[in-house]
Amino acid sequence: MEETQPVPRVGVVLFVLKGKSVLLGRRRASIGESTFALPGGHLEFGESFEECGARELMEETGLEMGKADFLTVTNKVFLDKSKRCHYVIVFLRAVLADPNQVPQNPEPDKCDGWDWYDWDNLPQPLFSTLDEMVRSGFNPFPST
Ligand code: 8DG
Ligand code: MG
Ligand code: MG
Repeated sequence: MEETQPVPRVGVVLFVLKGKSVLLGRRRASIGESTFALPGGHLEFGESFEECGARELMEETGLEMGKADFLTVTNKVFLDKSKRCHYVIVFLRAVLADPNQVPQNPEPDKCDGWDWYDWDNLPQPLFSTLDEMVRSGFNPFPST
């Protein structure tokens, strides 16, 4: 539903890492339709970033989040014809509680399905914010 007075919203998005791979799914949503994106969603009242990330990961993939670290934050205004919005997006790096868990697709109306993609061979097209980060040389993997 379109708000009368638009306000910025907070998104929490996860780089879920396994080996040299990252978890991506092709979106079925008005913003970024058909692009490959990270799991994540809107911060709810009272949540920490980690709680939001863990909840969204479970809702969207059925996976249980393990340790998570803050990576970076972006301030992004989307001017899509269908939907204009403004997000402050908090990016976390996370691993799975159990690396053998297999992603499910409980929200097929929002995503075509989840899979692991090699960081050095990412699928195209990437969601715009993710694409900009990759092009700028951003690397979500721990440096050590
Ligand atoms: P919810 O109803 O479950 O709370 O939200 P959602 O439907 O899961 O939200 P979302 O669109 O997946 O994520 C919120 C916003 O975060 C999204 O509209 C734009 C921003 N965003 C980025 N990059 C990425 C990304 O790679 N993945 C996701 N999921 N969102 C991203 O800027
Ligand atoms: Mg969600
Ligand atoms: Mg989402």
